[in-house]
Amino acid sequence: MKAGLIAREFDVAGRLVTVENTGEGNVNDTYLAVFRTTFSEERFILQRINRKVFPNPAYIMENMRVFTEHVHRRLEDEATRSDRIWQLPRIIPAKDGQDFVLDGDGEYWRAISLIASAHSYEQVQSIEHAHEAGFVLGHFQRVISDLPADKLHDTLEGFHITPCYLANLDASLQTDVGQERLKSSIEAERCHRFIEERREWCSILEDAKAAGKLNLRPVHGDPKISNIMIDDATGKGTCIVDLDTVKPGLIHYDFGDCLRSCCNPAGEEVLDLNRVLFDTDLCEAIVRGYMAQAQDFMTDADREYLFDSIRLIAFELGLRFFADFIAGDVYFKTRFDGQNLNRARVQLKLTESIERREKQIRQVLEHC
Ligand code: GN1
Ligand code: MG
Repeated sequence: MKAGLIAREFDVAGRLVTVENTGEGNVNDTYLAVFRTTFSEERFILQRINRKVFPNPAYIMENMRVFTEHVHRRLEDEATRSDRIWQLPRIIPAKDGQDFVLDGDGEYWRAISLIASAHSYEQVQSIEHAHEAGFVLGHFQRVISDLPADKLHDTLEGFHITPCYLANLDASLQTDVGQERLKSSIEAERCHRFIEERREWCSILEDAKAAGKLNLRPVHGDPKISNIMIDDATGKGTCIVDLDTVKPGLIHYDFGDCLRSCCNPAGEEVLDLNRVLFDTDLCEAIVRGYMAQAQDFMTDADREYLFDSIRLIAFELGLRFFADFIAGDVYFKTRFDGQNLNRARVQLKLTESIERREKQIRQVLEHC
């Protein structure tokens, strides 16, 4: 259904001016809606939740309520001691009072407030930016560290369980389409070999969880650089957005994802693979920012797995993009043929760079 019609279903003052697709995000469809009255303007994010990915969109909104209420309380408690004004996205209810609008095609739409005077970036801009990314993630994990994980639904089963992604790839490779796609290029076969060589290792975090060394806690799930909002006025982080995957998980998924995203200055979509590398100076800045907040909740066992989490989440995203290429591009949105294969090559090249710099990265982790 048309986004313009849906936008009018939400409880916003004034008349609709525009609704434009932002083109951002690999999963949901995201629009910016603008409403005006004679004296004011309200802009908000309108999103159609991808039901192929999220089987129960209502869970996402319930989690968002629980999460934002908890964090709001924590921010209020700490406001006078804080070095900045932290912001939070707010759910804009529909006119019927619900947290989403269900359209005639059975699609779920939700409206979320914009974060004031702030921007995010697809690639890290500077050492200071990297430090802020780490600080924002550490702050996020700290203020939800006292929210019991069982208060949150599992919005996406299997998310960040690396061996499950490998099993999906194995299944797709059994099909004719899968075999055809695998044999379509040398690059695809190379990615496959790279993944095979890491098959045994890739259950490292899940094994530690099963052994009781690492425990489930609330996590963000997707703290990539483009989800971290930087205040236009101060240059400081002010919020982390995209709360669809806030759910029980390992804090390592977040730590690894933040580092794999922020330490590759070339970004996820770069076509020139020579530009992909893991920058250890950026890594140090992020880890310093993160640890300034994480001291409060980080255990010795958590620390043991920090390096592996960086290597693993880069590898896992490469595996996920590759598995989707082999399956025929059914999960991540693509704009051109082979985009998921290119994305996979970027993340696997980054994994290789992380492996080559293991010693330096471990030193950074020890000293921060
Ligand atoms: C997806 O939809 P978006 O762009 O926020 C994906 C993340 C990946 C990310 C890579 C639910 O996030 O796990 O890290 O792409 N989200 C889901 O850019 O699969
Ligand atoms: Mg996301």
